[in-house]
Amino acid sequence: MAETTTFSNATQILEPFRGVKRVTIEEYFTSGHRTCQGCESALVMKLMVKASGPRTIVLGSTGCMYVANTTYYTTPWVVPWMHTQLGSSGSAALGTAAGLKALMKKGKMKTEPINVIAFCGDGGGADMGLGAISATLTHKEYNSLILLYDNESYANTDIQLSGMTPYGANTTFSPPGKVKRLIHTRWKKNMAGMLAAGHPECRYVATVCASYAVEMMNKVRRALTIGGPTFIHSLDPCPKGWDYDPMLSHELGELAIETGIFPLYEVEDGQVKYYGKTKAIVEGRPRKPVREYLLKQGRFAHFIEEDLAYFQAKVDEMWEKWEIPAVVPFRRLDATKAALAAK
Ligand SMILES: Cc1ncc(C[n+]2csc(CCOP(=O)(O)OP(=O)(O)O)c2C)c(N)n1
Ligand code: SF4
Ligand SMILES: [Mg+2]
Repeated sequence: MAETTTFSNATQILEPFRGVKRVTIEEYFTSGHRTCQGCESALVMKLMVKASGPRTIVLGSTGCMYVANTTYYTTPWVVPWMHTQLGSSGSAALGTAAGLKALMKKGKMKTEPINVIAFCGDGGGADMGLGAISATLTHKEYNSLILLYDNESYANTDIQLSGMTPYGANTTFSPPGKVKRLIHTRWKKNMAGMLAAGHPECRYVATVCASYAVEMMNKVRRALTIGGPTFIHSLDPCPKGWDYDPMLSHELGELAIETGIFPLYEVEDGQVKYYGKTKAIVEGRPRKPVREYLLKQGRFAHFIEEDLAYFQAKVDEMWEKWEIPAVVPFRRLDATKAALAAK
């Protein structure tokens, strides 16, 4: 019988990269994929696994990052990789982390910290798999990172709208018409804020954008170092679904942050820390008007001034009315504020 090993809930200690020149040269997501030109989600995969290093298992739910990365018996993944069902990134992360722990405990595997990362799209993660992600974030004894790559549609099946599609966007489920200009009139879910606020055992939740690559990799490294179940939400410009020239991917990522539509922050042990241009906005830098971001994308080409004004007002509200700006939408009643101040 194999000797049992004392198991600790150890994680890898991954120090942050101190600048782009210190980033390791090895790649674990290489050639062999068929994503569109300018696909930011493919860049996210590459940076995510570069940050985590070779002792990593990647699990991925159905979507562009599954299909385009594993067609015709080719794959860009250098590390072990497994496909999981569309709504199952949470279950796959938890099951794999638990399986590794059990094998190590029984002495069937060398005891060592192995990173478990499960990615999901916005359709698979924010809609279909939300329950499983939520369950995983309550299991503090298992180390895993769930990374949501958000291209704001069910892209792989031809750009259907998801709960993360922005207000008013043209998708195959919401084409603007002559009678009704806006078919999709729901506001996007606040995934990172929701998961951070609702999962007290989850020690790390962050938002990232690959336009800020070193910051993004360092948040992945922080999540894996902290351990337990962790969650990162990445906003990924998608030339096909958002309808723009592929060379604009990087710029659109920057504009999402500069307009305040997508804030960059982390919540570590309940403390909110803003990053980069989001931090500058919190400190008083003016936000760029949302029209500078929206009108560069064909999916908003049907917008008229009224739609732009509504969108702007909703983003202003995130920054001016929310108790923790752009993170948590709760507002205290004036009477409650006064009562607290009087204490
Ligand atoms: C249970 C189930 N329903 C539907 C599908 C078909 N399907 C495959 S990929 C996909 C889109 C997934 O969207 P998202 O998670 O946002 O990833 P993306 O394609 O945008 O990268 C759908 C609906 C499926 N594979 N499984
Ligand atoms: S449709 Fe969008 S997410 Fe999918 S491969 Fe193309 S650019 Fe990437
Ligand atoms: Mg998607």
